[in-house]
Amino acid sequence: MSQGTLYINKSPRNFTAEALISHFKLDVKIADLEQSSEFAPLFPLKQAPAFLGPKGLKLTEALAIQFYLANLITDDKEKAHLLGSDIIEQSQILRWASFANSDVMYNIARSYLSIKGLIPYNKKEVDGCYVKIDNFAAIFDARLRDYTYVATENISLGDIHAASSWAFGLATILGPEWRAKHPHLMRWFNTVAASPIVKAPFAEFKLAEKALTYVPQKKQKAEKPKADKPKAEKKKDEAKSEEPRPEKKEKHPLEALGKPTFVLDDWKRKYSNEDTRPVALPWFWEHYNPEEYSIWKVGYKYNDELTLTFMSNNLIGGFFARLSASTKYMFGSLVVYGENNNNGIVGAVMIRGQEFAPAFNVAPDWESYEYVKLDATKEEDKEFLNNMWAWDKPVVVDGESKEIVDGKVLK
Ligand SMILES: N[C@@H](CCC(=O)N[C@@H](CS)C(=O)NCC(=O)O)C(=O)O
Repeated sequence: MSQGTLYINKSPRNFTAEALISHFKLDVKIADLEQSSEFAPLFPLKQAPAFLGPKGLKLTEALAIQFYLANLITDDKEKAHLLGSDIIEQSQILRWASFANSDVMYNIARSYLSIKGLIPYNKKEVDGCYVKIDNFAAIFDARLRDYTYVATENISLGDIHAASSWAFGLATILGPEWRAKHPHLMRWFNTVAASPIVKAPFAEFKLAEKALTYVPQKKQKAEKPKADKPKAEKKKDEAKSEEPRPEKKEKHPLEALGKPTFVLDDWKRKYSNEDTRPVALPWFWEHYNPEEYSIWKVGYKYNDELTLTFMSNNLIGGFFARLSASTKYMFGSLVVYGENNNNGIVGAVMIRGQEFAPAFNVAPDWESYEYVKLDATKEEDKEFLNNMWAWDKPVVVDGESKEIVDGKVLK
């Protein structure tokens, strides 16, 4: 017998319920409330999510619905992880899920609606919301500096619903600068989003490339209203008013270092077209100028949280994509070594200038990696870089030799 129907709209707030249904194969139908004729008469507040269960059971409130759905899971161990196995765990899970669903969500939603002009914009109020959002993020950061998850030692509904609540803000009003200030929260967010339970609803989720900002509406001239514009044109106007104000494109700080004599594009071509060990690397060391470019060992800080090697490689891919504003000042490669559920990420990157931050800090997750400068006068540092760019020898980690199983080149 069907276990019920979940009515939702498209919003990350519903990721938790969607994840529970899809990952644990619950026999619950998911209905788009806007397409459903029975939704409005059943739920007069017309708010999402809503759930209709067996024997006329009607539930509203995201948390109540999630707790009900998690109880339908047949695997007792998974159920205990998600819901907690004693009253302390259960209370902590409810505490974090509720904190995210109320305080975090309310302030994110208020700011978003104001900035989009969907409710009247009041700068003081929106600034107040941002202060609260920062204070709440600090609570998450403080916990997540020392723990992998918010409520217990395992991923729980507290994590999943909190990550889904932050997701709404991270896709809209919380841009790269904000994210760079909350590395622990972001490390946790990325871990939860990549976990097998929520991977499916998060698949199309994208972090905001730039924080949404308020664009004041132009004052209307008090003139005779013109005849109504055709609908298509009106739509165009509406779309225009949502576009962010054109901003002066800021120069990348590394541009100030001037034009180097080492032509990075020549090297990138050499690396792509020639055999690495016998041809490209000797060319590199012949032309490399340590005054113009520095070289760095880059290692992921949370290797013990990595699971499948292909997911680790995707993590590198995402990191490189987020570095795109700096790629013309960089070259390098990060590799995945080890095996599923026991792997790590390390690599070597060359950067214009002597500092790593100006190149890396364009990526919101740059603080999830550690950076150690390499010295080209030291044979062992040169050999490390050669190995990281050639991928033809195992990596030595804590004295142990580990096979390279995957990797990506930043070019
Ligand atoms: N306290 C409720 C809030 C539900 C809620 O506000 N849902 C929003 C969508 S995120 C909604 O349906 N808004 C439409 C409306 O209020 O008309 C919960 O946590 O589930």
